[in-house]
Amino acid sequence: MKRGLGLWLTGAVALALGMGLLVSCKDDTAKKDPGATGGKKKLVVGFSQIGAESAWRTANTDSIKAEAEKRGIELKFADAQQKQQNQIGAIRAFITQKVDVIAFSPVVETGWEQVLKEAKAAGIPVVLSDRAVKADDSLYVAFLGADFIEEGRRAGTFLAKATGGKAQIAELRGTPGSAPELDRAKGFREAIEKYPDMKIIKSQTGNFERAKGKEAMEAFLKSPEGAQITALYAHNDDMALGAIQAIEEAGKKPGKDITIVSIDGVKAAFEAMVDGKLNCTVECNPLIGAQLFDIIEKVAAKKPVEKRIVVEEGVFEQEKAKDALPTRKY
Ligand code: GYE
Repeated sequence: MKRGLGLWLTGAVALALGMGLLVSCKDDTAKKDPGATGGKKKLVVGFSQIGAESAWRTANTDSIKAEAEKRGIELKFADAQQKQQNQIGAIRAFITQKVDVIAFSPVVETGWEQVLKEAKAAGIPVVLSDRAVKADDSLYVAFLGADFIEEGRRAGTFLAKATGGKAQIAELRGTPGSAPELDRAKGFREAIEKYPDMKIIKSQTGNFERAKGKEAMEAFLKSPEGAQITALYAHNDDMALGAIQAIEEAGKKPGKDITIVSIDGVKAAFEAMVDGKLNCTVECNPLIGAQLFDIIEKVAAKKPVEKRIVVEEGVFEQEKAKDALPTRKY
């Protein structure tokens, strides 16, 4: 009888302790993380976006925001208005807020070491989205983005084919010092190198913006070499679309008098191809939200990820534009 009571008491104490533990567990969760759902901590991610300079960028932002929402991730989104200082400020704010993971699209390649070291010292992993940096690669866990050199090569290969290897080329470059500007310039030059009659006779930045692309093209056309231009290579569609306007205003036929190739593959570029004004767009896919958060969730769970993840892309020539247009998602 005595022994039975003892056992019962021990059981009751264990049960009470267990319940107490359970209750206190629950309390802890509620106190530490008001956003917790079903005992699972909500992931908090800080994302610093470059700005809204192009249709590509807007589609990229939409994709990231939609994916975070779909996964129930708390996204702290900051728009840097194309200024590196603003991005550094945003990253510092994310560190202060102790987010779980930081992701960002670096506007330029250099000048990130210091702030990345600060994130590392705070124990917050950083994922690069879309653009690369020139920094010690232990300062970030992964880089998800396109192969910009290959995109430049594809544009050059197309232009060589379309012009029979003979062209006086004007180039509209992206944001100075950005990975896509440097790499797209490089890949393009690699591809046309073997054609002695393909020459870049004009090159200027249009900062990836339509209005600036138009301005730069106007200046090209008014310059002493303006009349010689037979081809245009724009580092993105928006600048090509601006340039198309400038070419028309100068009384020339874009897509005919001047063969045009650009990069991104946004809807407006397909429309311009259907109208015969643009000859080719090399795809650069901005819809990387799902891939980005796959990486982020793994990183947060301390699972291994690949350091470099390349986005898959294609090339679209004018003849294919009409059929492809209805299926374009950005
Ligand atoms: O091509 C351009 C945008 O970084 C790949 O940035 C991106 C580039 C894209 O503004 O349109």
